[in-house]
Amino acid sequence: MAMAQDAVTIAGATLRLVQGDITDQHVDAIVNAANSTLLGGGGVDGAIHRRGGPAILEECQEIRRTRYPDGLPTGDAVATTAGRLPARRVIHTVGPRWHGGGAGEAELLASAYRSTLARAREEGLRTLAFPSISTGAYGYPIEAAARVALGAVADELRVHAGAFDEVRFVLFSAADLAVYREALRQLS
Ligand code: AR6
Repeated sequence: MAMAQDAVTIAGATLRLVQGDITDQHVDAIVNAANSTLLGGGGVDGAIHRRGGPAILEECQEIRRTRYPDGLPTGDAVATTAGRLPARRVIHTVGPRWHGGGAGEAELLASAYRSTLARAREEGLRTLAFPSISTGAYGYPIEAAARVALGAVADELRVHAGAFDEVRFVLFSAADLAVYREALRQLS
């Protein structure tokens, strides 16, 4: 159960932390931590395609053919159907691989969050669920990633006041939730 310290209000929008599986979230859009190919993978990406069904992959293949023949750049985002998921849309974004921190990782990670929120605004999607982008297979240290993630989302909620009702971070483990909780405490 989400406790009081797991949510803050920023410019009228709720920024919330929950522990769970992102594919269970009933929101306007769930966010996929994808890779540039948009053709699937493990982690969150695998779970979203498994549960959402083939319609998501078909649309990703079409996006590759028509708009991103060389792949979706790191830090960018595109929206597709959510297939059979209990969400209206999936927004696929590509976070950076961790190379030690000196390769622009923080800016690329912030860009992945900002680009995702930009796609959501374009479609009037007001409730979103993010996973912890880049902190699994891509190896970004979660303490640093949590500060970047919450900082970028909080800034966007302020700049685009009125655009969102709730942005939720869905952390897979209790340990990950605890890290994000500490980052949220430092933010507020
Ligand atoms: N719900 C919520 N969080 C999850 C779920 C889930 N169902 N499954 C895993 N996580 P990752 P990345 C957490 O590896 O680091 C893929 O192969 C997980 O514990 O999914 O951005 C893509 O195709 C971790 O905390 O994403 C790319 O190739 C977080 O989600 C690559 O991995 C992110 O882990 C992207 O790597």
